[in-house]
Amino acid sequence: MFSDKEEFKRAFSEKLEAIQGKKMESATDVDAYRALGSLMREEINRNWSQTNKHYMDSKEKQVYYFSMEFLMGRLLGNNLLNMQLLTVIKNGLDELGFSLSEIEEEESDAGLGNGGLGRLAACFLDSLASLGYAGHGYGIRYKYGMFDQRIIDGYQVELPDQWLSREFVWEVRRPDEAIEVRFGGKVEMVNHKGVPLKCKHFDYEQVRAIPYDVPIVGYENETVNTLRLWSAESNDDDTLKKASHQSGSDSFLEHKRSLEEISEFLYPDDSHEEGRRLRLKQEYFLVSAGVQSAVRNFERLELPLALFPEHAALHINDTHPALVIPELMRVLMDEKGLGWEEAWRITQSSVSYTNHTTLSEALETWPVGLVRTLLPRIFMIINEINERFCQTLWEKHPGEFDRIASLAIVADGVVKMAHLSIVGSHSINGVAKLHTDILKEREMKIFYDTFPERFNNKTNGITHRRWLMHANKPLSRLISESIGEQWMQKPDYLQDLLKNKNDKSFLHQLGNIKQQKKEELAEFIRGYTGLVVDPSSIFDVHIKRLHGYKRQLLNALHIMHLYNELKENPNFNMTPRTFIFGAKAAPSYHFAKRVIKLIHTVADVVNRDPMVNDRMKVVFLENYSVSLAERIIPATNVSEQISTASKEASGTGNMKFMMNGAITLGTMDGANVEIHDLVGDDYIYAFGLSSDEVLEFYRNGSYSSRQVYNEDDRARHTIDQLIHNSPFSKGEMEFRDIYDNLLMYNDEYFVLKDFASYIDTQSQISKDFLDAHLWNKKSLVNIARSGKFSSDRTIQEYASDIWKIQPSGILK
Ligand code: GL9
Repeated sequence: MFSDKEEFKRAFSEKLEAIQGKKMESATDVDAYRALGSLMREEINRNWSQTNKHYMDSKEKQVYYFSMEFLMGRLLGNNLLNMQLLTVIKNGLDELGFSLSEIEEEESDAGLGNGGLGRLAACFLDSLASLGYAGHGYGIRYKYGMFDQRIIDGYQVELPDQWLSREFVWEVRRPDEAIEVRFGGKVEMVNHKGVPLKCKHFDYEQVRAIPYDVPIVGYENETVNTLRLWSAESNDDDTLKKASHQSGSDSFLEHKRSLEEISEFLYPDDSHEEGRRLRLKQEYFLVSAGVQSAVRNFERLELPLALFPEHAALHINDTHPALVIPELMRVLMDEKGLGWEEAWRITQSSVSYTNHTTLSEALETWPVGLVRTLLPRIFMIINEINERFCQTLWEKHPGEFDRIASLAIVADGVVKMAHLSIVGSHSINGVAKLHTDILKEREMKIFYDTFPERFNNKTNGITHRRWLMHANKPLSRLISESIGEQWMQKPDYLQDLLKNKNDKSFLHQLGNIKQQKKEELAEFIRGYTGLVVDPSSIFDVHIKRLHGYKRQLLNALHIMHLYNELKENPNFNMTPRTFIFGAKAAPSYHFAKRVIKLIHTVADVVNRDPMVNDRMKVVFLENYSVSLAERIIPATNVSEQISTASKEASGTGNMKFMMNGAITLGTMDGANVEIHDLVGDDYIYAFGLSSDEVLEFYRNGSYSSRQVYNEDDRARHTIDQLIHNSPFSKGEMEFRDIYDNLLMYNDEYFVLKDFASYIDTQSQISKDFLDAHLWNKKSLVNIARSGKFSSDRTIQEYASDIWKIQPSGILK
């Protein structure tokens, strides 16, 4: 594109004038962001149309990754990296008096996701394109993404995320590819001589799904895939016709609004389903637009429909898009005229499903009445799938009513989306070894017994391009100086770093880079919060959604405990620490919001007390996001991964930290187990109950938090401070719910049970950190062993085991 800096500078100033009407001297960072985005898009567009043409000509299989969430973050820096333009453009901008990092700040952080599940989808897109696979995302273009979190007086307040108020330079609106999606109405079977011939759907309401395509740029390979985000618009003619039948002067506008509301906002619940009508509308909107568009793409190949599964894979990211199954059946039967058997064969062989959680409150079910009225034809098809499925079960297990009832898709007045997903797909995977085992042995055991061949594990991964090469450039440079650049293409080569395990000078350099990143973060914290933190202290970081099972409370109680120790014994030997939190709570999750308040209360007490605040500080960074994570992770020493064992399906933050040389302080949960397997006992701080122990406690009900409270002085003393006269209690009531949760409701997440083991492990960390050589060695081993957690490895496994695709020929 630009062979040199001078060429770039020329093109940039022309572009600035052409689109912003400004000369260099008067251009702002926003102008520069727009001009740069526009220049890059021209280059991207060439490769994009080439890629699409190649996919058409070769007729190769396309993967469609259906997800209600894509937590993309910013794209500018990543696209520059992947397009190999970083150095030329950074230097060119410098000479023109701009700073690339400041221009990057002008881009809004696309937060169309809640957390791990949405960020995983974003990492997968990066890996698909970078490995040259034909894989695309289908999602919703929410007008408002994940809410903007403000903390007022220690309480979380949610504001709408106005991410589109700054221009999103990457998207392209494609009205030519619009799709009609139908809701409501009535269905009737048209019979011919008693044989059902066709299904007639009428009196429905029509919504227009308009795609906004975002290019997904592969790393140094000229592949550009597509993230297609659907936006709901009303078809004004149609809406007008409808409205004219109704009374009331503003019914046209009201109606229009009700249709466009579908893509208005992202539901901010993590691992919890609210069962709202609008949410079901969103799910079907994505699914119907996506399925119709995938079928249309296939038809452009002019091949018989029977070959659909050889040319398209539809993957569902959790059960949220599970209606892909009945929707594909509908299209194949009602629109393409196929019979049930053939449509079912095609559907099952095209669809695959990933389960992301075993938390029962997250399992989606929809009331039968809602599905029937909102999606009458889809409901009919789901019923038919259910009846046929129960029939085959009956033939296999005659008389086993209980078994059949527990496997049914429609039962107890609800449609069970996980059951639908399992029955209608050819592959079901968990996201870490432990999680998949729990699915097979417990949560989905009867399904596993019924379809063992469908179950498999795909341990999650993260893109090392964003999370190491982009987020931590000094570390990337050091790695390459030591082992060459091969690791960038094949992150398993990071293992070669192990040769430096006892190399004093290398470990020292590694330590220096961490120190540099900590200083940068300390500077950022000062600007963001006004707090001054000590960059030589241990940076102990807990960033993720606020949830009971993730146990931010355990961390907060430990800080309270340390504070008590310091107050009681001013000579208490403690390695200085900075505790850093970032977390959003679902707006309706009362307990989680109380924990946020508690963290702020603890922070207030600690940070204001001169007797302790030279040794500890507590920082809460509001509005945690992808771009914040990119600043925090490279600067972390201790990675808090302390979920109640068995609850965190995988975790992916744990992998990002490991790759950046932080040491995990974790329970044997999710992918922590695999981190442990890779690095060994000496390079991870493992503590707490095992998942078997937790599950056994749940089964036999023998856990008593009251007993721990009575026996463990440290725990009792700390917990009492929540409600009794103490620097932390804000009157009796502020933290009463937390207290009750721990004692009256028997501590569902085993916070008290793991308290002692957590404190002791933390105290070991304090000692070990003082030995810089030892600590840097731990850091090195973690980086060196982290290659497995590149999402490139994960995507290669999905590609070969589930989707049956190979890299496309467009790789350079
Ligand atoms: C999650 C799991 O809880 C995580 O353990 C897992 O790493 C990710 C990705 O597989 O999926 N499932 C889930 O519902 N969420 C996850 O993070 N929640 C959010 O995304 C908020």
